[in-house]
Amino acid sequence: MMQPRLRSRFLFILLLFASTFLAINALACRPDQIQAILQFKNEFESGGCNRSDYLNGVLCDNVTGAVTKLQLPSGCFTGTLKSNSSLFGFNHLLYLNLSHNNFTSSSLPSEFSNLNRLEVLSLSSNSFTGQVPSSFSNLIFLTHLNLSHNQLTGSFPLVRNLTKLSSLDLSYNQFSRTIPSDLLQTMPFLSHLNLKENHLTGPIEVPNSSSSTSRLVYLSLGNNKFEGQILKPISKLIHLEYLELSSLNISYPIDLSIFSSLKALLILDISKNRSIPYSTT
Ligand SMILES: *[C@@H]1O[C@H](CO)[C@@H](O)[C@H](O)[C@H]1NC(C)=O
Ligand SMILES: *[C@@H]1O[C@H](CO)[C@@H](O)[C@H](O)[C@H]1NC(C)=O
Ligand SMILES: *[C@@H]1O[C@H](CO)[C@@H](O)[C@H](O)[C@H]1NC(C)=O
Ligand SMILES: *[C@@H]1O[C@H](CO)[C@@H](O)[C@H](O)[C@H]1NC(C)=O
Ligand SMILES: *[C@@H]1O[C@H](CO)[C@@H](O)[C@H](O)[C@H]1NC(C)=O
Ligand SMILES: *[C@@H]1O[C@H](CO)[C@@H](O)[C@H](O)[C@H]1NC(C)=O
Ligand SMILES: *[C@@H]1O[C@H](CO)[C@@H](O)[C@H](O)[C@H]1NC(C)=O
Ligand SMILES: *[C@@H]1O[C@H](CO)[C@@H](O)[C@H](O)[C@H]1NC(C)=O
Ligand SMILES: *[C@@H]1O[C@H](CO)[C@@H](O)[C@H](O)[C@H]1NC(C)=O
Ligand SMILES: CC(=O)N[C@H]1CO[C@H](CO)[C@@H](O)[C@@H]1O
Repeated sequence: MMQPRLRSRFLFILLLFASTFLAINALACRPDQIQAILQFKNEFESGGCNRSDYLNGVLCDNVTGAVTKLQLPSGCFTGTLKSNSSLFGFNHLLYLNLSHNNFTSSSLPSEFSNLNRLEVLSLSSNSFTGQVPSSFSNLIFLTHLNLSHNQLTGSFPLVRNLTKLSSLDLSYNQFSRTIPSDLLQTMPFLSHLNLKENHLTGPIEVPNSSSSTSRLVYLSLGNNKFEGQILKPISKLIHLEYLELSSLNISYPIDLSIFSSLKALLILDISKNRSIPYSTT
């Protein structure tokens, strides 16, 4: 048996070798953190991966040595993200980007809530299925959440506690039912909201936009099951620069005066409307 100190030095040299080999540019990382990253990598099939740079997106805190940023390159990881993944031990992460990988038919483990210091979380363009666990509401420091291009289902995810969000992208999923009625109240900093290509229902508006001082700059609602007239509250979103309402059942005539207060508007997309005549009865 090796002495503990000798063993840790041996481990350190081993990991130093491994990290040089793998060109980890994060010299501040503690050996145990490097080991955990290698363990995380080994949970997946990564044969097609460019091995010389797949860990370039790792950053560690230069004081504590804990991993604070993890950004994997596209297409490196194939397999199931399990709830016991070593990923969920990185509880000092501020920034996690696992976009464009291939987490084949994984559901989102509720253990994501362990990463409760996260400010940026991007899980887009994977094959995540099922509902967003309610534990995501523990991620109260999130400013950016991107779950787009997956096969997520269920009602609009629980976002009440995510009060610091400025960007929320849930596009290209299968979310259904209505947008929560107090969305803009609970997310006063929201400037980018993309809900395109889901199965959301209800009127064509963002609820409660009339009573809020919204900072929304980007709003995309197209290709959903919203229908009816475009409701007046949208005219209160005075900072909007981009408004996309394509492929909806917009009743006509469209009241263009709704848009006249949107002085910052650069792009308005109401193309491919499946318009039905507005009935006054
Ligand atoms: C890995 O990617 C880098 C940068 O994209 C490239 O320069 C290098 O040749 C690649 N290495 C291999 C083994 O594919
Ligand atoms: C740690 O990093 C920060 C910026 O991320 C830098 O300002 C600081 O000087 C660094 N401290 C040490 C001890 O390297
Ligand atoms: C996440 O990583 C992908 C590459 O896989 C990159 O295109 C994208 O810009 C990154 N997003 C964020 C928020 O860092
Ligand atoms: C995680 O759980 C699976 C079974 O679901 C098991 O096969 C695997 O060894 C576990 N991994 C770790 C790192 O504990
Ligand atoms: C994703 O995984 C599936 C099943 O393992 C495989 O057939 C597919 O080619 C993979 N896609 C990519 C982009 O690696
Ligand atoms: C979210 O990810 C998708 C796909 O990776 C990307 O196209 C989109 O721009 C991202 N959204 C935001 C708000 O960055
Ligand atoms: C929201 O955060 C509060 C604490 O700030 C907590 O008590 C509550 O359980 C959280 N709500 C959800 C739905 O997690
Ligand atoms: C938002 O509007 C709905 C419907 O008018 C109302 O029931 C709800 O109380 C409002 N929420 C807030 C936070 O104002
Ligand atoms: C929208 O219009 C199309 C074609 O008229 C119709 O089939 C569909 O049921 C309508 N409603 C929704 C929610 O898409
Ligand atoms: C603004 C717009 O594209 N309006 C069209 C919506 O669809 C109806 C019926 O198909 C057309 O008559 C409108 O011109």
